[in-house]
Amino acid sequence: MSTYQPVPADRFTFGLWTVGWRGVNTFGDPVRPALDPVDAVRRLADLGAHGVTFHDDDLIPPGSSDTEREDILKRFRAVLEETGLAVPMATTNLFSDPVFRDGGFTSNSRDVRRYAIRKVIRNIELAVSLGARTYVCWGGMDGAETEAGKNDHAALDRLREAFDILCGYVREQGYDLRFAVEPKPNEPRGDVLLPTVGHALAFINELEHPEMVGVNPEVGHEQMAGLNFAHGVAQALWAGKLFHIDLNGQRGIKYDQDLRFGAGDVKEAFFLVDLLESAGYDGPLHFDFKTPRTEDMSGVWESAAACMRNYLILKEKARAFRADPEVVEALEASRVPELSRSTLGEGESLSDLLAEEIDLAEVGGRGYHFERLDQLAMEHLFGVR
Ligand code: GLT
Ligand code: MN
Ligand code: MN
Repeated sequence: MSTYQPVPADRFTFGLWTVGWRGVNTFGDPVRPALDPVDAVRRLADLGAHGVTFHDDDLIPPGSSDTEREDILKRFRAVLEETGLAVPMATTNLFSDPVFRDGGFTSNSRDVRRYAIRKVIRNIELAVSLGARTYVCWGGMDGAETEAGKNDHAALDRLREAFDILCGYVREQGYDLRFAVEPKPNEPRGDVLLPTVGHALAFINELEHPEMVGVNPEVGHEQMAGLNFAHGVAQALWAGKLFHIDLNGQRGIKYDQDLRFGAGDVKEAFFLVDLLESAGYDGPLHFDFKTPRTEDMSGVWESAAACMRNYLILKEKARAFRADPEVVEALEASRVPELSRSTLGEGESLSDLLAEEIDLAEVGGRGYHFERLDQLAMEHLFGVR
């Protein structure tokens, strides 16, 4: 049995804002001290992570002078060098500052939209210099509380314009960088634009350079809307658009819980890992979690380590599930492999299909035995097989 000890080859990454979350929420003040990014990097490296990610403002506090910025970057580059931690992704904070109260790329205020693009470009420069290959865009403030205040058609035009400008910039500079849109249905806005993976995929197809933009789905964001996360990820993979992923936990339709990975819907987490592993997804496995306010810093590190450990446990369970001869037989009995056969056979025409008859009484009486299959999966998950 594995010790479930993560190593950099597992590709686990963490946002500075996750372990650095001080527990402030709508009702409560911060409960934990500020975490120096340099300490975060050292600690994540000790735990076996591969990389660290950040928003511009996580690393360089807003209002820093140019010399302060240089000093911070010098220390940060030094600790990356010392620990070997990578920076595979970076993103922009287009939500905390009051100017973004009506959004970034889709604020009704044109000067805010222009500032948002400048803020992104400034951080793209830093991201590229640190070796990032993915740039996440989460437009949590790009939404509305009232339909009266937002012209959605215009908002989508402006969102497209922003991505076209940013892709144009990256192409012009010759950077090896792709964008990943992170959908979320609501919070902090009452309703957020591009609420689900499906909305984001459809939006991307309307861009000037759709090949440069994919999605960064987050477990809890789909589940907050009652959607099946594994299905959303499967469609992103099918479209060749799973550029990045935010792993965490969520229990049901409620506020964004950002629990540690595995601590929400365990069964869906199992099928998610099974999907990612069997599809050969080879991008970063990024944890976007927030340790509950009840915990002190030791709880934060406990929770970060558990995210990785839970992934490795589920990976082993998924592998055992797929290798179990009874499961292979049950999959056959459920006709799962048959779905991969094309509906028209090779060399067949539609007229062959039209000429065919079906025995409705017989086929209609066919059972699919999914209950048995699902129970086998659960018994692997429970650890009794
Ligand atoms: C914010 C949000 C996350 C996003 C981050 C990227 S910021 O913490 O809740 O889901 O991934 O901007
Ligand atoms: Mn996220
Ligand atoms: Mn979240």
